[in-house]
Amino acid sequence: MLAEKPEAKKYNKLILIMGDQLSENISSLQYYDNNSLILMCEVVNECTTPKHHQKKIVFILSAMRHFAQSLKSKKYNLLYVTLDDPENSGSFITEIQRISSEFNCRNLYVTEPGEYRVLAELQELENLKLKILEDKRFFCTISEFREFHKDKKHYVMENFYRYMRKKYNILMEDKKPLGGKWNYDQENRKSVKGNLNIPVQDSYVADKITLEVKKLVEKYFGDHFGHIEPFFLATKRAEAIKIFKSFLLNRFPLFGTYQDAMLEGEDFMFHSHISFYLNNGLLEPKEVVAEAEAYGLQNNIPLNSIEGFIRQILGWREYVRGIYWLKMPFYKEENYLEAQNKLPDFFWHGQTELNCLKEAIRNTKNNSYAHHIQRLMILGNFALIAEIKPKELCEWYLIVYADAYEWVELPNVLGMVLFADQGFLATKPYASSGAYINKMSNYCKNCKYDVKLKNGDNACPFNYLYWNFLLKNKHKLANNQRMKMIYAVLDKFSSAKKTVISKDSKEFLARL
Ligand code: FAD
Ligand code: DLZ
Ligand code: SF4
Repeated sequence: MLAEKPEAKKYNKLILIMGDQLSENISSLQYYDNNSLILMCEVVNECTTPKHHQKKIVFILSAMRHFAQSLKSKKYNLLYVTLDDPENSGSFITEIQRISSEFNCRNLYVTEPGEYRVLAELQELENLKLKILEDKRFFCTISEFREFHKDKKHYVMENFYRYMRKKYNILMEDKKPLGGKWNYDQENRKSVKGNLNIPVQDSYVADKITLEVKKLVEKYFGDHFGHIEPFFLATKRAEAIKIFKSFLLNRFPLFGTYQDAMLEGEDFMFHSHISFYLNNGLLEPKEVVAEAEAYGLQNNIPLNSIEGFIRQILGWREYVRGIYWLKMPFYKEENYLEAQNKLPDFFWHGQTELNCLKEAIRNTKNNSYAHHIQRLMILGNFALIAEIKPKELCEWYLIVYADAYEWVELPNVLGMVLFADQGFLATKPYASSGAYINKMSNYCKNCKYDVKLKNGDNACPFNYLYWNFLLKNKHKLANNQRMKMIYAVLDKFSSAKKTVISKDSKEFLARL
């Protein structure tokens, strides 16, 4: 059915739908009429720049095929180009050129892409009148984000988030935040003590379409990072809705409390696992937030869970997108702390004696997923204090996560994790020693290193790398208000202690 070509006639409009625009409400589809041809194409260029995780490619292509099948069943004129179609020229631009010339299309309609590179390429197209449409799936348009910040000295997520809460009247009571506080972050930091029943991950048996895509990906991209199996991702909207509903029922009550908790072998914890679907279009952020609010209030879900969950989507998700479009294309080049180390090989093969990193990379490799605190406090924190080059780390994050598109990945990695934008996004670097990892997880119990030791061969490397990072970047960070206390502690270190920190760090980094 996918291979069927539409009737050979002239189509005035070509509507391009990309792999992260799989929503029937997508703005470009609203311009559809009988003179329109929808184009969806599986292109090798998107799979290999960079070389995405195998599971991520299966997920995106299978979801694209299911979406196309659904549109076709509704009688849309749609041309779907599969990866192995002999005529497939391999990139968005060349496919647009090929198909528009074959069907005599004069106009190209596209909803804003999620990556600056793609937008720039579309704008270079000749012989087609290009109409870029706002992506209405987001709560805040790019221009509104810019307008909101125009007179502000600082960009602060919390201020933007409050504006969004008020604008959309979410968790509000008489124009005040429900419960009296805007933010319950302080109540989202409990670690797990004793036994805890963590619900099993929802998954779906691969259907015929997914099985075909798996074969294709094994054949063409079998050398890419990561494992296809176990394949647990939803590839249809109905399945994604079920996953979200199951989160509300089973994980939502404890989501807030254990948001920052980590346990060995527990890859999904109390998180929702819906970023894949929010980002590729199977779920709509507005419906998810509305449902979380309504369900939460009706079912007495603790406010720290309801607010915490909504803040991630209405606050952080929208905020990072705004920053991305405000700061590109220069954002990608930033490296304020002048970090110059290569990404260690173990980020790819996962063999390392640092148990926390080993766990996070195992999760990443198996599931094309890691929960937020693994991405931030384990992988990101390590990369920050080990001074990994932003370009290499950003590319790694874009490759390995099935929810990664540049608009959301780049600000999180370059801004939130690496402080490479000089604190434009985060007010201070999220650096921490092993103590915080030990407080929030049970990883240290099974680690070769001793989290209590500060220096020496058996000491937890996070401990000396943390102080080494602060020492090396003192001239750039010591004036930051939020770093003053920690620099006051560092100033009391003897020079002998500082020398040992620096020596241990140098030796450890050289071994990488
Ligand atoms: P939950 O914990 O259940 O949160 C609910 C939803 O909130 C998520 O589905 C997501 O849509 C949203 N959300 C939460 N935090 C953020 C955030 N910081 N930025 C944007 N949205 C957020 N998220 C991505 O979607 N794609 C990425 O490529 C990505 N890269 C990241 C890289 C780093 C270094 C860090 C620290 C975070 C990154 N995040 C990214 C944010 C977050 O880690 C993931 O959204 C989350 O882990 C997805 O799992 P979940 O759906 O179970 O999230
Ligand atoms: C990530 C991705 C991959 C791996 N493959 C495709 C594809 O074959 N066809 C497609 O339309 N989209 C794909 N995508 C998603 C695009 O990379 C994404 O739409 C752009 O980067 C803009 O966000
Ligand atoms: Fe990670 Fe250090 Fe704990 Fe080992 S001891 S798991 S390296 S924090």
